[in-house]
Amino acid sequence: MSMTLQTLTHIASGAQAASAFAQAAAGPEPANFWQPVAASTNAAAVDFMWDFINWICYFFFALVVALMVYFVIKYRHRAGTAFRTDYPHHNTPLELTWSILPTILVIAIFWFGFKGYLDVTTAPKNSFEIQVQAQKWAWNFKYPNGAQSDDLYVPANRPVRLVMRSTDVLHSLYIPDFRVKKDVVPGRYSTLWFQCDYPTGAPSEKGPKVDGHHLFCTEYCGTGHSNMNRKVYVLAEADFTQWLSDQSQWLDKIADDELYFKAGPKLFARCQQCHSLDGSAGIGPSWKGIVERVKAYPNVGEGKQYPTFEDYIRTSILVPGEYVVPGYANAMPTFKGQLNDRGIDAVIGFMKHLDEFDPKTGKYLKAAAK
Ligand code: HEC
Ligand SMILES: [Cu+2]
Repeated sequence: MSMTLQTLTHIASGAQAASAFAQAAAGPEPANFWQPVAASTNAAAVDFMWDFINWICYFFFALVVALMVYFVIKYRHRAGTAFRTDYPHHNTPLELTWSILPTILVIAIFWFGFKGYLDVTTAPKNSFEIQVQAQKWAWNFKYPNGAQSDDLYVPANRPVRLVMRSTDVLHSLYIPDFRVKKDVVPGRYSTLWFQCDYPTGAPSEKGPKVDGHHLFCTEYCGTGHSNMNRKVYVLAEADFTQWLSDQSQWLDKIADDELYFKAGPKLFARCQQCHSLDGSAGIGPSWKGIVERVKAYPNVGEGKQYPTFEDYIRTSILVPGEYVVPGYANAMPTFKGQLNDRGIDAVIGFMKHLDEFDPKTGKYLKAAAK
């Protein structure tokens, strides 16, 4: 955003102006009554525009109400006086004022608004690009090295561009702290960019609690809409590079015989909103007893469409519409490109050893013993 806008913002925010430079180094502009913390480089321009329009509203509300009350009292009908009909019906200076002044204000709003819109629409050339796929009801974030995540991880001090698409219905990606929001439309790409200069750190099982920025889907997209509330974690350059390489290799780093209990529960987290482990039916069938159930299907078995249980599960994950379980809608999204063969192996192993996992949470029960 241009220097003028930022300067104006700080002037507009009055008392905060003095401390603005001190804050710039320490952390983002904190939340106030109207706005959450201003954590991106675009935020100042958006907040300035918001404050500007807000103050215009306060000013004219006060002016109109004050004049109205004043005139109502001053020109009230008094007993014994006749109604006047000789009131003025034209006043050129007054009419010019109330036409020209609002026009200037509206042009100013358009000018700042359009400029801000162009700035948030046009990503800088050196942006770090992340592919976003929205589906009922999850986000999938895919990084240039093949790493994937459910929460969004971004590098600090660098513009980040999201290239977004939807596999099913209309979704909308919204990160209030960054002041960005964009519809994610099936059948076409939409893009978004932001830059955040304040690392939050990544959450870890043992480390201190880390608070990421909220990320929402703001287009009601059905039953699991609220499952699309995720977090954005901003990592310092070196941490981010490390995270990326860990993330792309995590499945390869697990030994084969540990795959089903180390990777299984983690992968199940992506299936959990539709599949249970305790026998209760959800959007999809429960996985309890799935091995026996599937073996009884007419198209699973030697010489049939799916020679083995594993073939059937693999196809169900990659091409869910091939065999739709009776009694259920064809509502399962494909995980093609999201689960590789090793991931699918982990899920299959997980299904075969369900008795070793907590039927509510999917946690590995023997973990403590090991
Ligand atoms: C949005 C809901 C949803 C999500 C998320 C989902 N599924 Fe499904 N799944 C379904 C539905 C609905 C069916 C039944 C219809 C069909 O067979 O396609 C199903 C069926 C299946 C079947 C066949 C089950 C059987 O009993 O024959 C398998 C295997 C499966 N899903 C695996 C997965 C895996 C693995 C994941 C996570 C990586 C997952 N699903 C995530 C909705 C979902
Ligand atoms: Cu959604």
